Amino acid sequence: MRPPGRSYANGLTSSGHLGRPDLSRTLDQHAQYCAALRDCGVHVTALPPDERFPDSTFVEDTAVIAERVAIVTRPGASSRAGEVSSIADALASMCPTLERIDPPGTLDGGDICQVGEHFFIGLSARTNAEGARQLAAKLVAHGYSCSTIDIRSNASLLHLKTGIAWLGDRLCIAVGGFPRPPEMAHFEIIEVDAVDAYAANCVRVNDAVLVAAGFPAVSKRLRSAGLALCELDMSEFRKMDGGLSCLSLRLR
Ligand code: CIR
Repeated sequence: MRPPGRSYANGLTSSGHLGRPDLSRTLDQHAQYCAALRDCGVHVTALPPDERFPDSTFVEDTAVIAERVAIVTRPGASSRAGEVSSIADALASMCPTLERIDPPGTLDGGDICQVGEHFFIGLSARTNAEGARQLAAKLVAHGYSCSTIDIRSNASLLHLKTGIAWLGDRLCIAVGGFPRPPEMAHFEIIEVDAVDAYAANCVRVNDAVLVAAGFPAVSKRLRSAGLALCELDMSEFRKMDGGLSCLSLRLR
């Protein structure tokens, strides 16, 4: 992960109506997120803030990490293109098989949802068909299966994982009306109401689920499914269109 820098509020956002993020609150929320991961038994590597790239705290978009291969992305927003080189450097020592997406492909990690050995690849304003094709070829070469989900007609979804998260086994959480792909025919999907859509981006970490605080109906349903929760205040990341998953690259 990478803490936000002083330039954080200059990043991309479609949520200006929520106000400008406050840096000290943002740093505090980021620290709580790191602490929650540590509480879940995760070893956290923090890169230094990178003032050149206001969105660089959203590290998830810069790489796709699977057990057998890692792929550095080519982010779809031009202002984020330069984020990947320092991520590639950091991952080189952790991921022996490190590949990359080449032009004209674009791909954001937020569009990739791993469900066991299968990867769903969102086609979005950030991830184009060529980026999806390159990623699928690399994952298939390492024994995974892939399929695409086109989210371009749903303006409320920045990324695929804005609308869906895998919670382990055959359980997912998704915003209401999210397309159910055939690979999930036998899955239970917790559907959240439109007012709770932000909370659909949660993260299963070992035995717990990190979920945005302030969405009691979603928390209740997750607890009913037998999941242990860690609720985190995400207000300052939401102002910049960021969710829980965006703040970390998670690897085993
Ligand atoms: C952006 O628009 O790129 C950032 N402000 C937010 C990125 C959020 N990333 C994610 O959902 N994976």
